[in-house]
Amino acid sequence: MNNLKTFLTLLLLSLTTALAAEDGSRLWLRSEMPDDITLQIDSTMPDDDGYRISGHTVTARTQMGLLYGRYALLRGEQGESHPFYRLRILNHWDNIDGSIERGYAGNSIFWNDSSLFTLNSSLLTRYAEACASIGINGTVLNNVNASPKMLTREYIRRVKDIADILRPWGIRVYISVNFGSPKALGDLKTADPLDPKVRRWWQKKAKEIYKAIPDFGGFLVKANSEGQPGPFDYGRTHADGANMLADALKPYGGIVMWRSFVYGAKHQGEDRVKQAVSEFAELDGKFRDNVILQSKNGPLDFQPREPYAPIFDHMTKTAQMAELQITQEYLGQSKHLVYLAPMWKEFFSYVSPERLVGIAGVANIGLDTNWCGHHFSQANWYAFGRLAWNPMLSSEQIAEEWLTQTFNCQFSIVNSQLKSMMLRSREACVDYMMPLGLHHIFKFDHHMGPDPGGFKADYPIEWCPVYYHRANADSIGVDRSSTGTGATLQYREPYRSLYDNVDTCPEQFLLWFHRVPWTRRLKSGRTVWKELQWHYNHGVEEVDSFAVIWQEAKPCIDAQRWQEVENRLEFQQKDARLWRDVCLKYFSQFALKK
Ligand code: GCW
Repeated sequence: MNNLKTFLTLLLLSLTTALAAEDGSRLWLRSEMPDDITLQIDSTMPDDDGYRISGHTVTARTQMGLLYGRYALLRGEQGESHPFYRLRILNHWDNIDGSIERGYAGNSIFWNDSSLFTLNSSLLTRYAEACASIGINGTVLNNVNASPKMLTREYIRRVKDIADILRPWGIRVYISVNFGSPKALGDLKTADPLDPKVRRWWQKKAKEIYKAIPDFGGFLVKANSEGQPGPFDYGRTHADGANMLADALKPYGGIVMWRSFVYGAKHQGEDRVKQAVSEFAELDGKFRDNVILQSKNGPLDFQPREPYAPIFDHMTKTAQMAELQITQEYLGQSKHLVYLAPMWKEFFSYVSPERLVGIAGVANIGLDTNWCGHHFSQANWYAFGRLAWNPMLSSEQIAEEWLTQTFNCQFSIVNSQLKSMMLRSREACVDYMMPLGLHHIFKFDHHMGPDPGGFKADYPIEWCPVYYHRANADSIGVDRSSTGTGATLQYREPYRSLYDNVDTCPEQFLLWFHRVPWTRRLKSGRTVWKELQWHYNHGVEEVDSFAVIWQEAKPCIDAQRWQEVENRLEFQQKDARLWRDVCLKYFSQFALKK
């Protein structure tokens, strides 16, 4: 009984927090809770946190199911719903000094470089409520480029304090760990995963963590990637490294999420988009059952468009998670309105949701009043949670839910216009940045803005834009076919054959998989050069149309949020033109040589 009493207090609490939020920081959370809602537990329901709603009655097997059902009721849901994935986890690339790698919404809500830093528990409670309202049940609290300090007593205590705030909302905490920690912290002279002293160090560390946080989720690991330490440093494999950590966590039910984002290691010089398969395929089946291989949706790096990552076809005896990027590192950061659900649905059209045991989303959340920098970037946090709960939901339904809960305007022509803007925004971004399969032609380091001619001799070639389009007087694009780098051979049928043949390769991937003359005729009848110009101009026109839609929406949006979005749309219109003009000018020096 007291369980239910706690729970009902919780509901009232969530009501007050939502009410307390001023407009600028209010997320999609609404407070009009029906006063005749009934909550009931039914232990005969399936053993998960699903719910059944009939009228204003929410039935569930667990307390969390009742909480999830309450928010579903507020969204207007009826009927039964169960979580598709048991792991629905945000990855915060937050550093312990309070900065956020690829964060564009202010500093971290978890960390701060002041030794006197105290947690803002009401802020973290609202974060937890927002996550719970869309079914997110886990969060990794720190950057995958992890500081070894994360495993010191002081930081384990901070993790415990955060875990205590998030726990009532069904959110389990995880941390990213630096594989070299035993050595970096000065406890040992090595971090070799086969060294008994190192194994004992991690077992002792796991015991210390679980003493403080009995329901701790586990570790996320970036190893032997972009300078991070890992098992290769000791001549060991990814499996040796992951399994050592998995053994340490196993007694407590913890998991290891091991990232396949590894390039420039053992397969230096190979086409970068092939290296995850080259690194991991031979290890399939060699990982412990509490190791999950976490891979980005595409084989390169969160581009506006990529083909799906073929590693999902190769690891048939290893549990896998997809890593989606909610923060818009390569999609205009928090300055461009880009709704990402269509990108993630595109991924699921190639990698069926059943292939995975969970999904992770690189968070876009910070201390900015509106949490995500751009009001419409909140829709991407929302969409991640909803797709993690049910990957069969459509981008349109999710956009409609978010708009209705976020803006008070009636679901009128304006809302359908706003929905249309959201649904077209990702394709528009592809068009004005990198159409026809172009990729990674960004400015160095910050990745904001175009630099198609980018080359730095002292940088790895895989960081240089010219490596990704190879434009010259004759042609443009990368030959990744079986007669080129062979990347197409990593795909399962029918995609292997489809992509390998330049005549059947979908034009949206043309310059990703093939090197073609500027004069090649495409389906539209236009040449490659003319087609590029068409897409770049179309992307600019689309953003201009978004600005018109937002003007028309003004009467039904509160002034503060309307103006903040208006300012960003004005920037996005200019930035889309910059992308178009810089890229077409650069490529014209080759295309017009004819
Ligand atoms: O795209 C790259 C980013 C890095 C990031 C890395 C990764 C956390 O530029 O900032 O590091 O991917 O995914 O590990």
